[in-house]
Amino acid sequence: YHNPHNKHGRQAIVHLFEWKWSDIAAECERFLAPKGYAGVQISPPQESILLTSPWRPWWERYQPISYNLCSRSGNENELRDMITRCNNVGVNIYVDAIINHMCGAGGGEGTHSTCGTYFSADRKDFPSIPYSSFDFNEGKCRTGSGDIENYNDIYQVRDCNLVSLLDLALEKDYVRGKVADFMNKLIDMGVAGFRVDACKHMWPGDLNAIYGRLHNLNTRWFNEGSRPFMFQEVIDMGGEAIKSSEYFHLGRVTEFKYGAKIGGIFRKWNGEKLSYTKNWGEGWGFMPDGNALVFIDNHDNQRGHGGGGNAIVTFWDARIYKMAVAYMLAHPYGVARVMSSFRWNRTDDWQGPPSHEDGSTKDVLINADSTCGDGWVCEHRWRQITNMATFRNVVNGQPHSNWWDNGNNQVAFGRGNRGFIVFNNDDWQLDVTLNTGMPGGVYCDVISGQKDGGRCTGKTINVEADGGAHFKISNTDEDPMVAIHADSKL
Ligand code: ARE
Ligand code: CA
Repeated sequence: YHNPHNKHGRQAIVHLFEWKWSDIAAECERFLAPKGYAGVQISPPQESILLTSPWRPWWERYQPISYNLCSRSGNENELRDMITRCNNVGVNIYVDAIINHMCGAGGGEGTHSTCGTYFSADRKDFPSIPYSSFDFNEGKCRTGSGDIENYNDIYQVRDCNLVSLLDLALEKDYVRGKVADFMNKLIDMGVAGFRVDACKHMWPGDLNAIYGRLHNLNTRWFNEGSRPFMFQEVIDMGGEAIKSSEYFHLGRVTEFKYGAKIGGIFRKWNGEKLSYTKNWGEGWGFMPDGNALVFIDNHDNQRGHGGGGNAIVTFWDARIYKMAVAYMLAHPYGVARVMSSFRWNRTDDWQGPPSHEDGSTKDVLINADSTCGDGWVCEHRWRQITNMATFRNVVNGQPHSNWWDNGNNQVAFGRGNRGFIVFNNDDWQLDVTLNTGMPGGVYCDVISGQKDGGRCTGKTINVEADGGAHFKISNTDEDPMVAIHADSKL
């Protein structure tokens, strides 16, 4: 469950938040495969509630109504077509699976769902699965409100409603069976694994039982006997009763400390310095490397939901964001996920994806310069980020090496003899000769440009026969960092 089943040495996952299946299929073929992204985390594909107040918030998709594969991103045929086309170019699909709960207790009753399936939140009746009131945890929850009131009581956290979302009784064989059927249908269609939502709120034993029922991956695209890749959402910043370590044996776990810490470092808050990251990773109290799924921001904490607080950097802070993402992609720790967002009005954290009047999601517009338009941010297409995803592929398997720092916010490190990166987050120039560990030659900096045929569209770096190279990075550069790798050699 810990192996993402990457193809062709590709390494980074991208979360194409709220993209339509048809756009993801096209993106796999025209961009992700050629640029070397390993996989895509997709938005929840099951039918969800349809909310109109506020108008079609992004979070409606986290309130299932049925397990019909019919969502704001498209129908089952479109989903199947996307999975097939992405697999055919070696890009894996990971599904965001909402299995802890159904819709909110106040969701009403009727057919206000993305495909018009009837439900009643009042009677806890979801006939198309079917789930009835016996399949929910109400009887077990001991809080007055029926909601989670105290995160230090593990029974509340697992058996009460998370923000009023009707909590499923996952200890029931029947419920486990329905959840496993839903996931198995997706596995048989060809997905490579799941981001499992709200795992803190599910007992590890229940998850273990459900995962045990899952099929092996489809042998049309994966090796015989491959288990689905599971990465579990558990927000553990320390200081709560439930620890992410309870989930390590089940798969990978989201490491929320990573983005919170790195945000503070690049913002230089509370005396944090980049030079302190020499032992980045487990040395910082993060979970074991083999368990970690890392990211700079996610769809929650980029808009103030979920964990991480104000330190989180996002595309709104583009300059330090690019540095933070580059740092993550250059560093060997964890399986890395890149966020790809849509713009929203920052006072309205609920706002859904770019949409037409009728609420249907807009196509992702691709501009002539390969950036996106119509409200889609496409961080994964920003040159600096795309090229660092390639860097991660090129240096894969190489150790963290040749560390240098100035005791402040200028640091550099390499990955064996395959890559080297230098950051200047100080308020003065960086001007230093460093041992890169790379073979001598002229390299193209993949931050300011890239290799284009035989020439470099950005800065060039001369590495001497002994591996030494001179770096000059102004603190006022558009991107105060330089990165070179084996494939950027001219
Ligand atoms: C919405 C409304 C609610 C309403 C509810 C039901 O905002 O007011 O009661 O609907 O009508 C997302 C949104 C929610 C939204 C929900 C359902 O973020 O706002 O509720 O969809 O539409 C905890 C969980 C963690 C969870 C975060 C958000 O532990 O699992 O809260 N993250 C996932 C997803 C979310 C999603 C859900 C779960 C639900 O990534 O996108 O919610 O499927 C500390 C604790 C954390 C806690 C955090 C925030 O840091 O350590 O455990 O995270 O606070 O409370
Ligand atoms: Ca629960």
